[in-house]
Amino acid sequence: MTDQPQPRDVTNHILFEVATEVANRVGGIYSVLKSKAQVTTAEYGAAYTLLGPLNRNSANVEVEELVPRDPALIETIKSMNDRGIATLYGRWLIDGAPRVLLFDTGTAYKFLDEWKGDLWTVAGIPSPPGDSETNEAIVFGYLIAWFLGEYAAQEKKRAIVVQFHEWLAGVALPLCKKRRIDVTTIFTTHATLLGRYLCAGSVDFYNNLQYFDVDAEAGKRGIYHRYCIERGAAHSADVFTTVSHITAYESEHLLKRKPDGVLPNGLNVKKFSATHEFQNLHQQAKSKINDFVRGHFYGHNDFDPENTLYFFTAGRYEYRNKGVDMFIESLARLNHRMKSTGSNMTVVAFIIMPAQTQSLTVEALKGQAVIKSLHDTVNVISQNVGKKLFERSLAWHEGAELPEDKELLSAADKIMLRRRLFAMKRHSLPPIVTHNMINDHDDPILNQIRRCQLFNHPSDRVKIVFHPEFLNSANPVLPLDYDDFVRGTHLGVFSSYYEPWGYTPAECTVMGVPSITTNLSGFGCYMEELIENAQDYGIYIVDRRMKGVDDSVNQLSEFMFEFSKKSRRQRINQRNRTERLSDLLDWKRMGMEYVKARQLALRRAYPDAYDGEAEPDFFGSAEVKITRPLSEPGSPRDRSGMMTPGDFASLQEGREGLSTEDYIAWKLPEEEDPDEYPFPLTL
Ligand code: G6P
Ligand code: 1S3
Repeated sequence: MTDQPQPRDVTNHILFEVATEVANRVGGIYSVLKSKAQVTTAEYGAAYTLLGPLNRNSANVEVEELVPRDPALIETIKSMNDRGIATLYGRWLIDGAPRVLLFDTGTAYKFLDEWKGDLWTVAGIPSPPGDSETNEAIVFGYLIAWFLGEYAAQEKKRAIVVQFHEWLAGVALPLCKKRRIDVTTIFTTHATLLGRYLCAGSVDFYNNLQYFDVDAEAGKRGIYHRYCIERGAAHSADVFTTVSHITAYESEHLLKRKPDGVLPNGLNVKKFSATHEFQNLHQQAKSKINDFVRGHFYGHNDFDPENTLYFFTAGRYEYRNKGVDMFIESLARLNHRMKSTGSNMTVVAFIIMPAQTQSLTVEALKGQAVIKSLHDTVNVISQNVGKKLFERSLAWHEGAELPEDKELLSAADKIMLRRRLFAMKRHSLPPIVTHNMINDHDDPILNQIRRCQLFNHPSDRVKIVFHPEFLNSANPVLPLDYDDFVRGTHLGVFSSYYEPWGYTPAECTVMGVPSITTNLSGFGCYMEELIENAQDYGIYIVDRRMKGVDDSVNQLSEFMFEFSKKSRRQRINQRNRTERLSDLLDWKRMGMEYVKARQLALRRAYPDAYDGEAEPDFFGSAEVKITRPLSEPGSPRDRSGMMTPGDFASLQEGREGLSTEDYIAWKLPEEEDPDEYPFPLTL
C-alpha cells in the first residue's frame, strides 16, 4: 500500500511575497510592500516572509540579521548556501518588522547560461545577450523557483501561497508551473511593459488597446523577451491581479489574460491624536517653503507670501506618462487667466522630478545665502535697535520726547543693511531650475516651460521652480523631506496619462492636501467611483478619457483657477475634508483585496479543502458611493459599510490581529465645526 500524501492545511497557510524592491527602494512597489507590512504581519506573524534580491547597500541600513527558526526554512537556506548561494535572512526595519530572505544574485551568475537555455526549453522565452536587467530577472527567478521547490519539499503540512510582484520577479512563475511545485501562486502586475512604452510615445493608447499587435509592438521596442516573461508570468499564475481597473483592462488586451481581481494600493495611515495637528504641520512646513521661495526669488520678492499658493507635481521623470506636459500648459493658461482677471494671488508651481544633473546652480545657492545674510543682518540691527530703545526708555522722564526712529538706526547699521540690499540686486529673472542640467537644451520639461514662456517674470502670477532631484532635508537649498514638503503645499497636481495606481495623490490625501488627478489613473478612478462630489473633499479629477487634450488642459487650468480663488478659511475647511478620507486608503481596508486573492489562489490549488464548493465571485463589486448632495458639502456621516472595491466579507476571520470590522466597517468621522477650530485663523 502506498502512503497517500496528506492534504495541505489551507487555514494555517504560509505566505511568501516576491519582489525586487524588498528592503530596496526603487519605486512604487517598495511603497506597496513597506506600507502593507504592518497589516500582513498582523495577520500572518512568522508565517509571512518577503523574498528579494540582496542589495547590500540598502540591506545594511534596512535589515537586521536574524537566525531562522522554521525548520523547513533552515534546511532550505542551508542547502542553497552549501551550493554557494549567499543569502541574508532578517527583519526589515519598518513598521510591522516583517521577515525577509534576500538572495545574493551575484553568487548565482555561474548558472546564468544554463538557466537561460532552460528558460528557452521549458517556457520558450528567449533571452538575448546584453540585457543586464533581464539577466538579473532570470537569475533571481531561478533562485526563487529553487528555493520554493526545496521549501515545499521540506514543509509538507501547510499550504504555501506565493505572491509575485511585477515582471522582474515573475520568471519563477512558469518554472513553478512546469516543475509542479506544490505552492499556489498570485501574480500582481503594477503596470505593463508595453503600456508604459506605448504611452510614452505618441499613440492614442486607450482607444486602440484592443488593436495593438502586441508581439510586433514589443519587438519594435526591443523588449520582446521581457514581454514574454511578463506574459508568461501572467498566464502561469493561479491568480492574476493588477492594481486598478484601468490596468486590468490594459492587461486583458496587452497580456491576453483577464485579471481575476484588482488589488488597489493602500497606505499605512497614522492618525494624529488631535485632528487639527496636521493643519499646524502645514503651517510649519509652509514657512520652510516660504524661506526657500524668498531665497530663490531674491530681488523679485514682490509677491506677498500671505497671498501665495504652492502647487506641485512629483514623481519619476516620465514626461508624458506623468502628465508634466499637460501640467505646464495648464499653468500657462492659469497664468493668463490670473493676469487678465487681476488676481492678487501668486502661484508658485514646483516640479520635483529627478533628472540628470551636475550640481546645484551657483544662483540657487547664492539665493539662499543672500537671504540668510539679510536675515542675520536684520537680526543684529534689530538687537541694536532694541537695546537702544530700551536704554532710551529707561532714561525717559515726563515731558521728554519719545526716541525718533532715525536716531535708533546708526550709520553703521544703515551701511550694513545697504550692503545686503545691494547683494540682492539681480539683472536676470529668477531661475526656473535649481540644478545644472546635463541635457539642458534637450530637456522636455525645460523645453515645454520655454515654449509656454513661463519665465518667472514679475508680471507673471504663476512662477515655476523645477527641482530635478528628490527632496531631502540635508539639501542646502530646499532642506525638506518629501513628506514635509507635501504638507507645506496647497495642492498636488498629477495629470497623468499612464498611471496604474498613483501613490502621489493618495499620499496628499492622507496628509490633508487636496490634489488633482485624472480618470486615467488608478487612484483617480477609484476615488471617482467611491465619492460622489469628490471636489468637496479636495479630490479633483480631470477627464482625460472622453475629452480632447485641449479641453482636458482647460479643465485642469479651471480647477487650479477656482482653487486660487478660495479664501484661507475655505482652504482650511477643504483640507479637513480631504484628511478625513484617509481611512479610506488605509491598508486596513485595502488589504482586504489581498486577502481575497490569497483565498482564491488556495481554492484553485486545493479545491478538495473546500469540499469542491463553487468558486465565489470574490471580486465582483457592488458599488457603494460616498454621497452627499452638492448643496450640502458636509460629510457623508450616515455612510458606513463594506467599501473595498470587491465588497466581500473577510475570509480571514479567526486569524489573530485583524477582524472583519477592521477591514470593512468604515465610516467617515464627524466633521469639525469650522467655527470652533482650536487654532488661529488668519483671514
Ligand atoms: C493651518 C494653520 C493656520 C493657518 C493656515 C494657513 O490651518 O493651522 O494657522 O492660518 O494653515 O492656511 P493656508 O491655506 O493659507 O496655507
Ligand atoms: C507603478 O510604479 P510607476 O510609478 O512606474 O507601481 C506603483 C505601485 O503599484 C503605482 O502606484 C504606479 O502607478 C505604477 O507606475
